Amino acid sequence: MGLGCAVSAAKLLFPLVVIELNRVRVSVIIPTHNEAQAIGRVLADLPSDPATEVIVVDSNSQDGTPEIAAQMGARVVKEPCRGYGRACLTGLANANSPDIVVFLDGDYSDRPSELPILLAPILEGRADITIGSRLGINRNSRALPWHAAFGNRLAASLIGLLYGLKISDLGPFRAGRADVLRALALQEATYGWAVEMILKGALAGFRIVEVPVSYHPRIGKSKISGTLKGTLGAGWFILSRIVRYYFQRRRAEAARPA
Ligand SMILES: Nc1nc2c(ncn2[C@@H]2O[C@H](COP(=O)(O)OP(=O)(O)OP(=O)(O)O)[C@@H](O)[C@H]2O)c(=O)[nH]1
Ligand SMILES: [Mg+2]
Repeated sequence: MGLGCAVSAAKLLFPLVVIELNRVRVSVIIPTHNEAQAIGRVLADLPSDPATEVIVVDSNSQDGTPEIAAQMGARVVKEPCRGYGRACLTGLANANSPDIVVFLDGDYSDRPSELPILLAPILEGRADITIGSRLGINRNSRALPWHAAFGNRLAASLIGLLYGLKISDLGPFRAGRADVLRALALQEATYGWAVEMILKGALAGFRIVEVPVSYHPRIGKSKISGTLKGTLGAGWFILSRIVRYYFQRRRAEAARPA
């Protein structure tokens, strides 16, 4: 991590204000790769208010996903290079002057109708970033397999230990103030995306608030958690980033003149 990007929360140009719901611009970013069976339901369930714009970032789908998304009114951005984080970064770069950016998967595992749950703490001025936790009391064990639940809990515990942030999950359905996300200079193009904004946000002193969301068996074929390559890759990237960013910060602090 370029530690210069770990801008102190206090240095942000915009002090925390309660954002008025009727004026807030919310950009929803949905990465997709062959989600033709699901994307229609995701878009149909997404509340048009307060979602100001919906950007589907598609990587080489061969099943008509981008066409369906465009027909349903989403802006489709093509990202030919694979990578979950890369798709999210491309969406962020293409968002049109948002106040808040939301990330949502295109497989209908998360319920887009729960968007207000994620937005509320930010709109009320209580949070800079919100993460939807799938591991609350209503955990659906068919939707999140045991190895994914275990891995997420382990990573969250490690984050609690090293970064002092109490979270239970690294859920993909999440939201952040656009100015905060810009300040974090996110760059993880693959599985590291799941932790980068949490780790950098915690180091920079931003308020990360977890909210409970429901989680359901995906429609269509898994690209990440349901594959061996995805599981191993995500496990490695997530754990290594947690350790790497922690020690980078420690080294930077040690090198600072007293
Ligand atoms: N643009 C883009 N989207 C991707 C890529 N890989 C995965 N996605 C999308 O990212 C979202 C998350 O992928 P999933 O396959 O659901 O991964 P997961 O949630 O870990 O695993 P599941 O248990 O199968 O749901 C889905 O909307 C995918 O279509 C990619 O390389 N590029
Ligand atoms: Mg999924």
